[in-house]
Amino acid sequence: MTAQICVLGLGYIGLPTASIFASNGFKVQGVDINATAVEIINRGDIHIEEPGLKTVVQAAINSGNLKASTLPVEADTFILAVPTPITSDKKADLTFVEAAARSILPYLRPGNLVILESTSPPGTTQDFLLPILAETGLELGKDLYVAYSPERVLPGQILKELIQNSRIIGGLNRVSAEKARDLYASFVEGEIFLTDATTAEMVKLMENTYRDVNIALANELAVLSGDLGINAWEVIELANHHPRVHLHKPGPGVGGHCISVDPWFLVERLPQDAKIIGLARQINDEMPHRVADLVVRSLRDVKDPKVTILGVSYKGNVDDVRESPALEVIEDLEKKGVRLGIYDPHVKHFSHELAGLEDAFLDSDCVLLLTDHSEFKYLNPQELSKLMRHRLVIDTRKLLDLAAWQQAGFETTLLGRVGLGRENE
Ligand code: SAJ
Repeated sequence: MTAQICVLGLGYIGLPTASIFASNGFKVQGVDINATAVEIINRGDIHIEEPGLKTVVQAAINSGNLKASTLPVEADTFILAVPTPITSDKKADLTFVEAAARSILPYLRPGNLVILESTSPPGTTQDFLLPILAETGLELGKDLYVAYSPERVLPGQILKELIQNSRIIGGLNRVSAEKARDLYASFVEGEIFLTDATTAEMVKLMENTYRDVNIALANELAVLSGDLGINAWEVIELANHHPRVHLHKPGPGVGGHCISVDPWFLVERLPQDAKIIGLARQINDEMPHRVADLVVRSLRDVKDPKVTILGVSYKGNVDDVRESPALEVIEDLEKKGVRLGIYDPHVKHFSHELAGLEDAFLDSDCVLLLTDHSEFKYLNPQELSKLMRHRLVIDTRKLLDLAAWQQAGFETTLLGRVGLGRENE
């Protein structure tokens, strides 16, 4: 009989995972509390932007192997791929994990496997998920197998990385881990490593924390370089010729639902000891405010200034605005009374009004590039300058050909070469 999988949460991770299992011959029921998303998926469409995803979902739906619904069904394996956001006081919010786990309780049968994929504080599987699953009365690890297996895929390359990346599986016991391994081995080409659930949770958090701390170092380099009158980008390029150095890139801050969130799960657990982790978060969180202050300083002599914002998603070529530093920059600028023309060709839903390209540039005094969308490289500064009142461009990602913008009459500023002091400091 074909194995049945029920995937809870049809977002950036759950939907690709469900459709890949479906295209590998499993019968998959995708479950989401968002009825609109369920309806869109059932007609073979997608509600999020991710290269190649629509084709895979469409094929999975057409084959009859993938179905979406708002309620779970009986299955052999249940995969929980729901979000774990942070609360306003930087604590892990496990509400969705709890709701998803409780929603499957009536459907769990002896021999089932439950896998948590959501990024979670160390100990979540052991101390939070197991007590909920124990309510079934099934003997955990014997009648009901439980594992934690974090997703590690990069938005923008999810389908490729789901298949090619190695995978960590932490089992409640060995047999749980092995059962989960056998399942993922149906499509994962990378190596699969087995461990215990809490170690697997920590591995996931440390991967993203490693990146956050390194980005903080790059951002600090940008701040220091501005003060010292040197070019951070040149320092990075030259230092990275060292065989054991890999400096990351500075930017307007760290966004997304992973890197800007996950390190807090460690700070929350051990606030006294997670020192460098907490500090890196502070450094990265300050970047959008430094950028907004730079803009305000640059426009000090302009009356009733307007700024064109290029890009609001948290990184290039994705539509995701969660935790995007652009939100903070925009709020700071609005507080200072700056008018905005916001343009993002990838983003459809945003808290602020988005403009077309021309409207965003019309009567503008400054172009501020916040997201490294590829298409911004091909903007025509000559043409755009005609729409503007003043010609100033600030690139926070080193994406634009600033020489071409200069030729079109723009004064150019690159983050990493310019002072980034706070206005009130
Ligand atoms: N960023 C910089 N400088 C850099 C690299 C990134 O400022 O040198 C910024 C980006 O612009 C963005 C943020 O950091 O705002 C995060 O972007 P990212 O591309 O580094 O990572 P995510 O959040 O898209 O995906 C990460 C990945 N983790 C690692 O690379 C260790 C991915 O593999 C994880 O699966 C994902 O988090 C997740 O879901 O946890």
